Amino acid sequence: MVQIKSNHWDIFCSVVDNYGDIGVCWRLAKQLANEYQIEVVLWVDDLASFNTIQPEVDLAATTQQLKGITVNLWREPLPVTYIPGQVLIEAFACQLPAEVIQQLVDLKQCGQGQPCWLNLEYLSAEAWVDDCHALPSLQANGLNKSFYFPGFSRKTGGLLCEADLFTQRDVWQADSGNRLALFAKLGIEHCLDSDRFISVFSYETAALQALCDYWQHSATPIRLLVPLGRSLNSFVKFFNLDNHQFCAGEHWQKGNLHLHVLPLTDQIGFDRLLWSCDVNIVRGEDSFLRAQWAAKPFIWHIYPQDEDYHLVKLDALMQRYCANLDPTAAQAWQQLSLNFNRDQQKASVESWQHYVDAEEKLNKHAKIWPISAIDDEDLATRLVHFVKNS
Ligand code: TRH
Repeated sequence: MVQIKSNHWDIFCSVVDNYGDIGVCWRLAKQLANEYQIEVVLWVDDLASFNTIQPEVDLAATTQQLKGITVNLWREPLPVTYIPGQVLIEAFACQLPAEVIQQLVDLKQCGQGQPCWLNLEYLSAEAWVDDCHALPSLQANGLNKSFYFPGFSRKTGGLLCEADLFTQRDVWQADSGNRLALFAKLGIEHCLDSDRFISVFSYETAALQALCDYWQHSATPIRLLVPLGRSLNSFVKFFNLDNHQFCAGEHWQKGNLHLHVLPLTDQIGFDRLLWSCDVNIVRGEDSFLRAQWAAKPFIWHIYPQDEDYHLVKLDALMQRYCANLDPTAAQAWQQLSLNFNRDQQKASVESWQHYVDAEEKLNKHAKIWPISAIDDEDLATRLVHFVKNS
């Protein structure tokens, strides 16, 4: 008879699009294995997306070991047997394989209980999350599932952040030689520490086109560091690059504005890029959080949702982020964020000017924010406690 394996957690990840789904699951898997010595099995249905942010991923393997984690290909029927463990996480409400559910039902019917089954939800700063986090839900088949909501308050499931991340970041940022060495490694030549470096990992927006028009006249060189992929689409028109096939290492210049095309790296490399830039323009759930952990000002180009619901989520984040911020600086940052997300061209340029005026205050705030946002305990720690107590 199959028995529940203790200290063994399964995470099921279905890649909807881009890299955020696997990005979040991969970070969580690594942290649980590294900091809590949990035996983690990550099931993922799209190894190609995973390989883009973790180049060691073997595209042909149905099972593989990566950084102490077992990575299994999720195909149905499952090519590797699922053995129930202490915890089963379905990420972002993905539909678990029928054979997995059946095993849980069988276990329960034999009186052996069931794994702690959690649906890991999307991150939101909205207040309602407080009341929904950890709610149990009895399924028609008799199994119990709970909703685990990441979030920004003590009543939520917290925010993903490794225990030593801020120390590593501080060490990196204490020596500007680190960022210059990184830029050199990325093929960015003849730059100065005093240039303004802006990483751009956004979706397409007309706001960037207008900002480029403005930035080209900047007194200080502005260097846009843009990883390969859809983030580059926003620059095609400005740099006259229709039908161009971008390659990492390419460099384009117009006036005092530079566009540097970067390779995609693993998550450590991505974090270091964010730590190294003066401003980061980020997008989905994971890069948005990592931009906050970089302790630098950021623009969140939020993943668009039906009926502009993403603007509600953006507003909730802005309210929290600005709660203890000087009102003028808060207004400058909020206007920039809003105009950028509404694809506003002229207004984005105007709010960029206000942003620059408020930059000193925003820089200071960005340094304080991560500690208050974590609010005592990170997501993995809260999750481990939650499982222990459930
Ligand atoms: O890529 P995203 O837009 O992904 C997601 C998904 O689309 C998802 O379906 C949606 O629900 C969600 O957005 C809101 O953005 P995100 O979340 O920022 O994920 C990007 C991941 O890629 C993140 O883990 C960082 C990683 N990354 C690297 O590891 N290396 C890189 O070079 C880059 C540019 C990113």
